[in-house]
Amino acid sequence: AEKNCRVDNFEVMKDFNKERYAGVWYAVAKKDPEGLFLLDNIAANFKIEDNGKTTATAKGRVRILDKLELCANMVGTFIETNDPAKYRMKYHGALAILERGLDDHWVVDTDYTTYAITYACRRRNLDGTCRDSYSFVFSRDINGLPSESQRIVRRRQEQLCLDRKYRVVVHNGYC
Ligand code: ODT
Repeated sequence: AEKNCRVDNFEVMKDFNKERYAGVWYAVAKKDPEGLFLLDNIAANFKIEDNGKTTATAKGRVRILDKLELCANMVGTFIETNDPAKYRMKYHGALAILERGLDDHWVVDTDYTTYAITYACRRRNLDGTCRDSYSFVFSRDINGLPSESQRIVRRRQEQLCLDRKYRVVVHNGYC
């Protein structure tokens, strides 16, 4: 079957409910962008503030200045768009040496209680496909996903044209 890998045609979560999405998520798999940043032991905590705005903190092991390994504490602000599942994520590190930036943050699919898969395209090709993307598979359970969720996630990874591009994100207590 012909695959459509144009970013604008990717489906995201319908009727996304940010309140149900809030709380802690553990990254269990990741498709890295160019110049990857977060290596492993990655966890994110989404919060809905009293003013309704979504913020998040994330931590994970990173390597900076080629050699130095540390646990980065990152802070993000989520800017809403016309599609409730498509955010712009403004982020920076607790330390100035850490990365900062503004990325898309799309919630592609979630059941809120078990799994979530997110997607960000940083640079597009002229034909509308993605040139530099990253994607996280999140689990509420640090030990990973049940096989029913894994099947759903694998289908979503294919729809993002990223099948077999993911690596496992380990959690060994480093952060
Ligand atoms: O790791 C990479 O190579 C790219 C990702 C860099 C962005 C990290 C910034 C996180 C900011 C605060 C976040 C919240 C939660 C987000 C969910 C996914 C990204 C960790």
